[in-house]
Amino acid sequence: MTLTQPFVTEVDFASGVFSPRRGVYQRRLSDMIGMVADPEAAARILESEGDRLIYEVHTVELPVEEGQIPHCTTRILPGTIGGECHMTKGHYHARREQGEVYFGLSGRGLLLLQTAEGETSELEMTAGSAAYVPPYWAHRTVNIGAEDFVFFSVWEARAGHDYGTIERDGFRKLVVLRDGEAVVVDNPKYA
Ligand code: PAN
Ligand code: ZN
Repeated sequence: MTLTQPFVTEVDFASGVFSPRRGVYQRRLSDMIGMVADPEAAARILESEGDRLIYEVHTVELPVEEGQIPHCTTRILPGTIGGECHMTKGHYHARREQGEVYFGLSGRGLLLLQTAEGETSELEMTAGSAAYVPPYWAHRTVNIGAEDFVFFSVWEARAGHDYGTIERDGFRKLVVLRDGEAVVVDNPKYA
């Protein structure tokens, strides 16, 4: 065990940016090809407009050990890919028994959840929403507004991230824009 020093981070609610800046990573269209419902639409956008930013994560860097509590912000830009609203990759925790808390900072989002047994849930989030991701639920967030959707997440360091299961099987539900409204539909390709 290392003794971590206490610290505070200032969070900009509109952008999710951390001051001081700690870890940052970005997910672009090219990173999402394996996750979107229509990879051909993604390839066409890549060709015509380049590798657009889909989301960005500002995070603290902590040792992966029992008791550490990582936290981060996620900013998902508005937009669609083949009609599907911009979203995160989504994952199960590698240790399925670990839950998580999300807190909405700005914009409008949907938190999609599902279990391996086939249950699904969709929770709307806006600024001030505290959403609970219980153990055993895969989770993905979707921007359903015209502005950035920004939220704060807190989890246990050893939870880990399993992206492969979602990349292989997809999510049971998709969020698509129809007449300017985000609607949740069944994923016809769900494995
Ligand atoms: C979140 C997510 C973050 C990015 O902090 O990691 O929103 O989404 P993906 O990890 O699915 O790309 C979280 O759920 N951490 O466990
Ligand atoms: Zn998570």
